[in-house]
Amino acid sequence: MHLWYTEYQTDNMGLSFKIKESLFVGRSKYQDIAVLDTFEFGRLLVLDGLVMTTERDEFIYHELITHPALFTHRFPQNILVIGGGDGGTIREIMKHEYIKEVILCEIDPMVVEISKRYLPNISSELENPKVKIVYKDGINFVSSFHNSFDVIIIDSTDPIGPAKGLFEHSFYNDCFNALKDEGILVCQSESPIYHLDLIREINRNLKRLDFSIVKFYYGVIPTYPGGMWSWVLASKKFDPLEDIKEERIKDKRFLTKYYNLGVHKAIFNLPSFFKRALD
Ligand code: SPD
Repeated sequence: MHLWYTEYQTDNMGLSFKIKESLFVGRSKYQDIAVLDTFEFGRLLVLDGLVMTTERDEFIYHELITHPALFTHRFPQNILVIGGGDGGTIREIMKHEYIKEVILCEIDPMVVEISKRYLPNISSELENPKVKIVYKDGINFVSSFHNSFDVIIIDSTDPIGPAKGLFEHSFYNDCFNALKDEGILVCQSESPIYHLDLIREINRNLKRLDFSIVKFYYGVIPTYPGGMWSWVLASKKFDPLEDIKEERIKDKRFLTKYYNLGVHKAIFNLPSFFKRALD
């Protein structure tokens, strides 16, 4: 007998994984949580029936949500991550040399607990003494800060239920205020294949604020809807193409599996359909 898990990405399209073993299935105060061991993609974290991350392709998402911003900022020291309780984004941030403190604001303690237990390679830096974990709603949390962070990363779930507010103008406004003068905000912004309307809305919401640069970028993630994913970088001062110090990226003292200088330059050059959607 074969066990399969399917994420229904739309009403007419699903992505199925053949399951070796179901490691955890439960419910927290906020959501259904499962960790499934799959034949093709290793362990899979599923929240409310949606794939959040897999051992095999997580590096693409976590490197791309982190390094473009941390190499665009000149001296990133204080970072806030909202969501991202699996720890993949934190693992990538902690590779950077200047980091003083990272606050991880995750609403659901069970995501952190389950990731530590079943996804050790992804959650490996969650115990780092420079990482402070707070279990709060990111929307309220960010509104209590002013001029405090160099980089804010929104590693959210999809815009359904409590995460919906993480895609709205008022939240972005609070992030803008919580950033320092050279601050950068990065948000995961869903699939250009399926969610162009949402991407347009995010673009409008961010452009109403005083960021001097708002640029979307993209990457290939086989287990996410459409196989193509996007992020948006909104920056108060530095442009991710014009202002990067190429040597810093070329001579970085840590390993990445996806991100490099060529990738950094390529990902901000959008395919035509994506570019047109933003015009
Ligand atoms: N449809 C999947 C969207 C998931 C985005 N967040 C993933 C969190 C991984 N740290």
